[in-house]
Amino acid sequence: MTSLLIFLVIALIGVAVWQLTKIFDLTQVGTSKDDSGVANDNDNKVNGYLMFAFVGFIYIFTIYSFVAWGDLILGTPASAHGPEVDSLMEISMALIFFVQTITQFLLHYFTFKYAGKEGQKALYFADNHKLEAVWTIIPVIVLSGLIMYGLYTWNDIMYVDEDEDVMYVELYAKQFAWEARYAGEDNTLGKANVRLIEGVNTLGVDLEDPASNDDKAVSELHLPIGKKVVFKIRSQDVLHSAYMPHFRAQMNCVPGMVTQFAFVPTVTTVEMRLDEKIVAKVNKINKIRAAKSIKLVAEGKEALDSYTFDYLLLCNKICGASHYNMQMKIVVDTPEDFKKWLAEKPTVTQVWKDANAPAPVEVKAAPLEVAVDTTMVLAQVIK
Ligand SMILES: [Cu+2]
Repeated sequence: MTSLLIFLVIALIGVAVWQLTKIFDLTQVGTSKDDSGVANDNDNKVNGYLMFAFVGFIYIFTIYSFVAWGDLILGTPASAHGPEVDSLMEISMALIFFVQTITQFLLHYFTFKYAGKEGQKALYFADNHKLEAVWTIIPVIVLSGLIMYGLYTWNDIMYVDEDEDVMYVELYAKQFAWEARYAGEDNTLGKANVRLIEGVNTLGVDLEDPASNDDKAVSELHLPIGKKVVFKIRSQDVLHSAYMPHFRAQMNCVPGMVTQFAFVPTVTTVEMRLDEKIVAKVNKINKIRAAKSIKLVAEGKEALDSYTFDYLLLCNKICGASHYNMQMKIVVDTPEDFKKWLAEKPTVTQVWKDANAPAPVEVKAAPLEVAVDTTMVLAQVIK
């Protein structure tokens, strides 16, 4: 509501300024020597300076962005391929930054320098092969290099050796939550289909499939450090996107098909909580929370809990009203802790059996039956 009001106020101020300019223009009719509507030398000069000022604004705002929001970028990567994604990102950004800094300067400076002057004609030439070659060949070489580097990195990340010792985990997306399923002892995920969703079988696992017997469904994802995890990703309803920013992983979840992403977690949750950048981020968040809590307590409301870092699986595709809150906690454990945690989880078959076990037969209260019988007998006797 507040945003709408702010938007309305800004829009009304805009309209007011526009109307005032029109009134000002009307007061100037007849007084100005040049009211032809064609830009004169003075107009061109003013616009030239404005263009020059604009490039200054771009640079100052860029520097401000780095200072104000520079700490919001993702910190230490927590997967084996993470550094590869980071260097691809850094090289691309550095290149874009370098090229845009120069071209923006040239664009705005030349507009300022060669502002229109009465009696001066612009130099015109139909084509210049040398120039055309320079601004075609240089971008082609740079972009080809960047694309090849990107493709090489992507293929390297996406390649999964079938003979490798990997662990299969299913990620299931639905409006608006995540569920995960471990493949169990046989390391094979049982078949699943949206049509089989019923009661506690929220993943639609085919319970007839022997491979699904030992599968385990969970609502919090645990991963063992150093083990390659192959995620098989499904969606129940619309397009979602499985996004694990700290692991530099993202893959679309498409209804009707299984997509895949694999990575090796390299930093446990406990280790990451001690990471310098994460500690700084957590402190910053808790400072904001503490300030908000003072306000809340003053209003007689409950104070906010302090924040502790956790890895997250988020949805990165706008999939509906509660998309922003579609998340699942990820915990990276030591292999021993992971084993212990998973061993305690029941299999989907067990959960199904427990939920569908026949209810115990109720024993009818004997005195009531006797009472009924007595009434019946009495009724007969009276007859
Ligand atoms: Cu979603």
